[in-house]
Amino acid sequence: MRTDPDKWQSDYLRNGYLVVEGVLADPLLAQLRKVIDRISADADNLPPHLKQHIQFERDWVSRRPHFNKHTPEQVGSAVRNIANLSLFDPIFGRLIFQDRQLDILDALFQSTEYRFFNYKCILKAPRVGSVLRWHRDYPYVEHTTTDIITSMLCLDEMLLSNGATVVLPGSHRVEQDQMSPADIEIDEADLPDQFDRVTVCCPAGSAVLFHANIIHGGGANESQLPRRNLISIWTGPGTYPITPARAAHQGLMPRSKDPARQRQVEMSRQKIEQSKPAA
Ligand SMILES: O=C(O)CCC(=O)C(=O)O
Repeated sequence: MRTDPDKWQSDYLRNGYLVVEGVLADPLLAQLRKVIDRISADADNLPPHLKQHIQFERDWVSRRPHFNKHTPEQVGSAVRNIANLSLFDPIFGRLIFQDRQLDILDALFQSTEYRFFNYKCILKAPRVGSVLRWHRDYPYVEHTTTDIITSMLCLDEMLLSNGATVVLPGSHRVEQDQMSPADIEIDEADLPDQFDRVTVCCPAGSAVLFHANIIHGGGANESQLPRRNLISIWTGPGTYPITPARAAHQGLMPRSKDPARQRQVEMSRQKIEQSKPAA
């Protein structure tokens, strides 16, 4: 990974997103893919306490038939989203402390006092993975400020054909009170027309970080290749949840200088190291 904190920060501020290649080394990438494959291979048979965190493509297609050309039967048991990832395997808990990702977050927040909020894996299965509708993250993340970053670690190369993320650079420059729950699903016809669309194509192992305000989405996976992104959301200093929803490991501050927070990190790491895969 090439380290360039000043450029990372200026690109992020200007465009609302940033791509850094080489964040996941190959052995880690292989391990993460294996664990995601293990969870998604037979998700129908997961125990209920884990299955509740799985969103199947077939359920999404039933509710939103316009965003996939396949029927629920055709998409079979493909998994679309695994929420609360660290409940499934300690590898995801460990990833919260991965230095390369944290180095980038230090630069973008210009602080060490940011927190982990939540975790998911968005999958677009070969041939059947749906369109991801245009949206901003801030309205559903629900915090006191918009100093919030979504960080995607790409387990596969992102290509136009497998449904790479598409961003509207500049759309992150919007006042907090100008956003609403309507921004959680934006129709094509309602997109602001002053922004270009950028398809974020990047190699496997890259990190794509974006501001919670930026409008983004992505096409269906029409290829034979998988497209899996591990996605964590991080909140800046003085930014607090106003939602009652809580996630595993929420509030961890891996780079905090506060001794009480460092103690929380150390004790959490020990617990993660002692835990076993649940699925
Ligand atoms: O997986 C993607 O392409 C984008 C993820 C996304 O839209 C999100 O996390 O809000």
